[in-house]
Amino acid sequence: MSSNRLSRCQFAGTAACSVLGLSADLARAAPSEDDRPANQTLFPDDFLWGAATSAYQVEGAVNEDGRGPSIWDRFVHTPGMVADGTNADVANDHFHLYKEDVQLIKAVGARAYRFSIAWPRIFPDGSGAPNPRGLDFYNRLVDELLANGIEPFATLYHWDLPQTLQDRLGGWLSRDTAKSFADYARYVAERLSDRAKHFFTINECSRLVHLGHALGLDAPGLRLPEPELNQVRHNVALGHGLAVQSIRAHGRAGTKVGPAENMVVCVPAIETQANVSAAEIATRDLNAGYLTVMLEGKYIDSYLASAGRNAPKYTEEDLRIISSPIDFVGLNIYKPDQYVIAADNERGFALAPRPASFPHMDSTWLNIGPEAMYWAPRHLAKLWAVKSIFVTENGTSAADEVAADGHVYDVDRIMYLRNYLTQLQRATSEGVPVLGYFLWSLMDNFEWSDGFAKRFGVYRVNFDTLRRTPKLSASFYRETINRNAIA
Ligand code: PNW
Repeated sequence: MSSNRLSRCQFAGTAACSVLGLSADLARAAPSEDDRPANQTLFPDDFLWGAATSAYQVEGAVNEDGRGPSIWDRFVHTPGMVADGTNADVANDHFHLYKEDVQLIKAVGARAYRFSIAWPRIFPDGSGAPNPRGLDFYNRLVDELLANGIEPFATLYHWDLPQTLQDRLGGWLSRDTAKSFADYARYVAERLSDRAKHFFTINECSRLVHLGHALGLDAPGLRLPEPELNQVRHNVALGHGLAVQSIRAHGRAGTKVGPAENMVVCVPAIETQANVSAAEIATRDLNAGYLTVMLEGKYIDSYLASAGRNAPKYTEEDLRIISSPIDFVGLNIYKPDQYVIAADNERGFALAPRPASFPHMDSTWLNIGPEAMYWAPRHLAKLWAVKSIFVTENGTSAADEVAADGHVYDVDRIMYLRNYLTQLQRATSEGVPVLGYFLWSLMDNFEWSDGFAKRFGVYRVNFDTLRRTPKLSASFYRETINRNAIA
């Protein structure tokens, strides 16, 4: 029996239990321990169940305690950039409601919380003078988590670059931004690593480069030409490496660090050995600017060949920094791309074009492919012998509705989670070293350029009253954690 099994009534009579009034109802409909199928397959005994958010998406309080502006503040206040015309000035007001939110995490039985730290709270100008009051918020949050038996996992950069670095240096186009990132990482490690033992450097290098600097759909809203784009990609990877070194040098003993990347997840269209090999080659090639260089310490030939004279400028020392040893790899896993073998193609793989009928969730980009959850970690273990993996994000948007009885029956989210977790269980049962899973997201929040129109939470947030209420998926997650097996 799993060590993290919690009794169903653990929170009876506590604030958390009143938050979970819904689940108290729903628990009655759930099977009791005795009804569980005897052969239900368990996750590993010490598997770490968690929930995730990010600073800009939940905190609000954008002008409090000395916080400086970030590129996302500027972006969302630029007319036309956010689909529903909203902004994140208040968002979930997590900055003030964090104690209540810690109880939400506790109420589902999660043992870990992945949050991000807002760089412009700590260095309002990006570099130079730190703002200790900015760090105090994270001191309070970390203390509250620990007091409730929840392990803090801190992400240093979830896209909210201090605006001054964009204005002064051109943001990630400059190596100096990567250096300032390392200084910020040091400041945080020195002050939080006595209590927070796990740090992620950069959330999704690939998305921040692509959507922020190629497509102009995320902050800072740029559409850079190829040579500059490749330089941004390199500088972001360099920032990751410098931050790894900073955390190693200045964190307390036992501090662990790694990236949280949304790798291109290449799955074999059908699971033949030939297609599996094609998917492996594709994985290494298509993640060349991020995970491949972090784990191999070089830009592979196919990457340099396709970049040609637009390749970034870099030194051998840069590559050593980028590939600084890490303690784990974090993977944000949402959707797969299907690959097949292509004998007439010298790269050895071909993307299977996705038919218009391919199903997706409420976000149109979120194609449904539970097997992504099996193949992504398996590729890491096979290609690069990665020994510790966390799923740092997985979850889905859904067109949630409040039913006449006041509940949100988000059965599509449950369907999605159940199928992805089944594939995760397939991976762990084969010995793929996935140590934990962070559900995205704890609660509905500001979904970037979709504003509040796309809801990813297992708790519903009413953005007028800021009231949080559990959806049916919160009960599903709680029951899954409780059993250490899919509910
Ligand atoms: C992630 N894709 O973004 C981010 O880390 C979160 O901040 C965000 O809220 C969440 O996923 C949901 O969107 C992604 O197209 C967005 O594969 C798109 C993709 C992946 C990740």
